[in-house]
Amino acid sequence: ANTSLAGHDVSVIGLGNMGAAIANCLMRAGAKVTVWNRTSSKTEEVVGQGAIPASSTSACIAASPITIICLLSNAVAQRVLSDVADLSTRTIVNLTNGSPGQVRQVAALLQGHKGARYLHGAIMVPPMLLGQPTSMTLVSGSSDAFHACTPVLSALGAPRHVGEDIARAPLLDNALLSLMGGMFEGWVQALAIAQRGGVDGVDFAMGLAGPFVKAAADWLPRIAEHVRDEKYKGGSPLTMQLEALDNIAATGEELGVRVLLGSLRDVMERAVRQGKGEESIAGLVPLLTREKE
Ligand code: FVH
Repeated sequence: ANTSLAGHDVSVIGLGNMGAAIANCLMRAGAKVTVWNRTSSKTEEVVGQGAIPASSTSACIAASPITIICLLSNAVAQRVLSDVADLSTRTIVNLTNGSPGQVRQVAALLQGHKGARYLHGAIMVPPMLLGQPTSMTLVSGSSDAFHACTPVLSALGAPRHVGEDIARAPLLDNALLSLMGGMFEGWVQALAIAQRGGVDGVDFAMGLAGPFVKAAADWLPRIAEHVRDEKYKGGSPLTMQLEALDNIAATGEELGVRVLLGSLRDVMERAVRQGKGEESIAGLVPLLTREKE
């Protein structure tokens, strides 16, 4: 992203694949970057690129008004922050993936530290794509804190404030990652079928699968409208879709390919058994939520 951070001090805790990419984006934008990582070899690598090493997490956080945390899990983030005695006047931007509940627990650690602020963010691109104008980061927490951090976050791409509720970004992150997980489940299945059937995977991706997924993106708002309006009938019926899923299984069987998509089949079958065979895919949404009530 085209941002100048000259004169900005930023700290980064966690120099895994993503944390190192974050530190590099910040340095490229001109920030003075202080870093800490549990394994020192990774610190040395980033220091070689211009960062300043901190001797401890406390020293790292003390070095800059804004600290970005990007760790394996929020349990680790909690442990790291619990070890820091003074977080007052510091702003912590935690970009570690986690559930809404986990994120609330991390946010609670800043309570009682005078003037401390907490934002939670979800980076929606892999490390190699960080820093592009289109690289989206969802951020939740106070608007004031978000505006204060916008120049720093803009060095990572396009930050988007999604609400004051700290749990909003992890909620949306997990919803989007569900979509990605489902898409990748389908994609590895599709590639295995295509490959086993003698079709070149790259040709298949470029010529058919890519355009098909782009066209399918247009269906998403329509399905969401049907869910919102509780209009479950009128689309492709679940009885037909269940048959189509069974045909994927039959194709897999014929080609010697293991078939995924099992949970989708389970919930569809349950819907049909409950007399919802004429409903469309939208009808599965209330079924999923009702089953947890
Ligand atoms: N990489 C990606 O594609 C995704 C893109 C979207 C956002 N995610 C999330 O970013 C978080 C970090 O992911 P990562 O790719 O940087 O992960 P790793 O390369 O595995 O680095 C993990 C860092 O966490 C440190 N760490 C692990 N356990 C501990 C611990 N007990 N105490 C202190 N630090 C710990 C680890 O340190 P070390 O192993 O080098 O010593 C790394 O710094 C993650 O939430 C993704 O979901 C990335």
